[in-house]
Amino acid sequence: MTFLLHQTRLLCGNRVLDLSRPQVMGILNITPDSFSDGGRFKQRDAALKHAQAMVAAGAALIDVGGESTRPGARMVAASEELERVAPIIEALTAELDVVISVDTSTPVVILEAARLGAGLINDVRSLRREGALAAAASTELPVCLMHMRGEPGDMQDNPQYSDLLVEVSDFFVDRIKTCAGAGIAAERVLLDPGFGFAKSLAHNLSLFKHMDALLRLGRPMLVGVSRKSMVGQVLGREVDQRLFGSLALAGLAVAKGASILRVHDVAETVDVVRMIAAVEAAE
Ligand code: 8Y4
Repeated sequence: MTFLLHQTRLLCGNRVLDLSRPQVMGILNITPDSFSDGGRFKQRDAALKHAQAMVAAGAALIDVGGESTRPGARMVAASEELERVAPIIEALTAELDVVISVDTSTPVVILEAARLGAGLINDVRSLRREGALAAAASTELPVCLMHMRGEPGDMQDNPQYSDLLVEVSDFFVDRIKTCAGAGIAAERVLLDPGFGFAKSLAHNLSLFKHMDALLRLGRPMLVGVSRKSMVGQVLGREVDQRLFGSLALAGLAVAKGASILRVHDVAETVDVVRMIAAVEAAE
């Protein structure tokens, strides 16, 4: 279980992320109804409190997103996404000593987030939106490239692959090449298999089982499975009852070489990671 092929330190703006051991990325939820119940300040305070709790629990990154990528979710205008996310990023970078990741595909949000001190660009569309490559390149920040086919709205309409692992790997090779051509060196890239994105349950399980093969591309891997439907489908659990299934996958992802776990339940996941590290450190 020792297969470090990639670098151990990732420069994320003014912060360094230690990738010699697995790190936990906490998912920060921003509620979309910003004008209800007291408005923006209250919302920003709630987000900051949630983020502070995740950092206290051991998160090394906080992922902030202003667009829902759930199947069938409505498209959000760039201006609306920016209005939601910018004040939160500004507050988090001022108050917290961890990497703030921005979950966005929108060029203006990429640029503004970087200006406000974000340290990582997490794009489920892998910088395929018009202008996103150039925007990300100009920030000099690392980018997480996630595998997905189509758009969140239609990605789950009967996804089919002849060889999923080969297609995901080929997708990464192509995106790494395109990024390099746009001025984003491979050393700035993280890879993510994109669990739940344009994949059936069988696809998700098989890709999870074989994801260690993707490490041969030489880049750190980010994995997001927390509370996702693959856990719900296997265990027959609603979204609020998926913690133990999610923790099983977190431990298994670490065993398969994942560097960053994107999760809702930070404290519990940090225990999983620490326990594995203790065994790995033994004689
Ligand atoms: C319950 C819990 C039901 C979570 C659905 C979900 C990923 C990601 C998302 C991922 C990276 C989600 C922004 C979907 N998933 N970014 N983002 N990797 N890099 N759904 O797997 O969490 S949003």
